[in-house]
Amino acid sequence: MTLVRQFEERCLALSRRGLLAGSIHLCIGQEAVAVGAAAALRPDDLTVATYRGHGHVLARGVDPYRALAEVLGRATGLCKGKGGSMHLTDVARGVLPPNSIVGAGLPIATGAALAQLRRGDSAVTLCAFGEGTLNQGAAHEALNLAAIWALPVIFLCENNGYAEMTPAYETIRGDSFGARVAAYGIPTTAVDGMDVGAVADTVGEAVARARRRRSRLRRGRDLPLPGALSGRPRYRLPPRRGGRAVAGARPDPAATSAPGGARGAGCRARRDAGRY
Ligand SMILES: Cc1ncc(C[n+]2csc(CCOP(=O)(O)OP(=O)(O)O)c2C)c(N)n1
Ligand SMILES: [Mg+2]
Repeated sequence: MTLVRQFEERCLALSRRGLLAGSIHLCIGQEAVAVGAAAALRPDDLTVATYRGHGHVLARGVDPYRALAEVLGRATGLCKGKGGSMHLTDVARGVLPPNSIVGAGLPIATGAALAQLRRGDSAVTLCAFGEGTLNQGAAHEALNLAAIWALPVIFLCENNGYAEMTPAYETIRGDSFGARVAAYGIPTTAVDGMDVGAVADTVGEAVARARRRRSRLRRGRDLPLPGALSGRPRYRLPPRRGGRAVAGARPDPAATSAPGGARGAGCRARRDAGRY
């Protein structure tokens, strides 16, 4: 936590001296969230942070000198100086590219968790974002997908009371932020972000649940839903072997659409979804 605070104070000082190109978004006061969350992760787990993510990056053990060089746009930086403060990336340390677009991290984390699930290992993805992000449509699509596919992703909402400079009460209605996420059937817990131990415990429970949950996944059932999609698709289906599409193969011009027409295609899609 001390390292994160010192890193941020150094960034601020450099920025005030006009030595940083572009803007920086510091996480001063939010160090315990990043450090507590990272303490609950294994080295093979992934982190997706935001433009305010220096703390999450450092907490995963990324070299602070290479991180600072990146903030300064130097060639010795994590991304050769091309990404800057908002894109500190170190895949070898499990840090996927953060994003300057509010809400963009959730679909990325959801996709990463889908890959983890399909690979069959027990790694998870931690996705950190601010409370203002819960007003973004892409965030809700990602939450829904993560829920229906029971993906091993932990969504960590950092409520600092502001969306950058706009107070939350001006942009958000409703009882709680957690209620929005719980609406998708995702278990939620509120924790004091100033208490590093409590954050580590709470994220640790969520991580354990995410690792466990994967093993309980069941195949979906095929439901005959006549008329769920009517009409005859004009596309040609790619060749399939053993029930799976053959990677890289061109569609077979001799093959018509799915057996049973569009209804068959719909059922097949449901069957595939059940694998997740
Ligand atoms: C799609 C999009 N809209 C607007 C912005 C401008 N913007 C940058 S930070 C921010 C506030 C986000 O608030 P929150 O999610 O609470 O994160 P915090 O800044 O508090 O960490 C906004 C609106 C942006 N970067 N991307
Ligand atoms: Mg905020």
